[in-house]
Amino acid sequence: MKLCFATNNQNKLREIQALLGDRFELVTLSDIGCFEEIPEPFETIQENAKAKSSYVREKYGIDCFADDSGLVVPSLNGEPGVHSAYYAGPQRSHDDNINLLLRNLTNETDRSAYFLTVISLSLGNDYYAFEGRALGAIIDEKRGTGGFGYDPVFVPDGQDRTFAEMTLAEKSQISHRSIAFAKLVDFLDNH
Ligand code: ITT
Repeated sequence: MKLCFATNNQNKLREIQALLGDRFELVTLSDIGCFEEIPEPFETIQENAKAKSSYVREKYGIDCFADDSGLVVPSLNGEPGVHSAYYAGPQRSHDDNINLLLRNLTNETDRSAYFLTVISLSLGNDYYAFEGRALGAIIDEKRGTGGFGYDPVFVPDGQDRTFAEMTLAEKSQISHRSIAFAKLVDFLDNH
């Protein structure tokens, strides 16, 4: 089955490809000639995930899934959440985002957080969504060089290393993305 994965994020692509096996023929946005930025105009991760896969399905006529993810920190009223990619402002780096997060959590005793992934699937005229969460906490300094985004400051529950201190395979055993993706694969296998 041929499916497009609607992302410009090479880290996500790498994580999903490692999980995929040879069940599906995965094509990327550049493979289908989509080079424009796909609008993500909404204030929830769920709605932006839907916007991405629906856009590709409607404009390019190919079945498609998309991943919209974010880090949710309850003591910061859910921020960075849907603003995770640009928390410190447009054009800012992952490092800037992490530094702002650590500043905003200074003196905060509740450092619990979770990553949320919503995978949206647009199949013909039908739409489905699959969610995954990884619960954990934000530590007060960066540790590790693997992963991407907020991984260096996120320690999943039951672990003593950050996602950035794990290999891709270790992160993938427990990550929000792999939980959501397993639901997608299960659905497609039975569809
Ligand atoms: P798309 O092309 O797929 O939209 P994106 O980088 O814009 O890629 P999102 O809006 O879904 O992706 O992700 C928002 C941000 O959340 C992302 O830039 C990271 O900072 C953070 N993030 C998402 N998944 C993460 C993960 O597994 N580990 C650490 N940070 C993550």
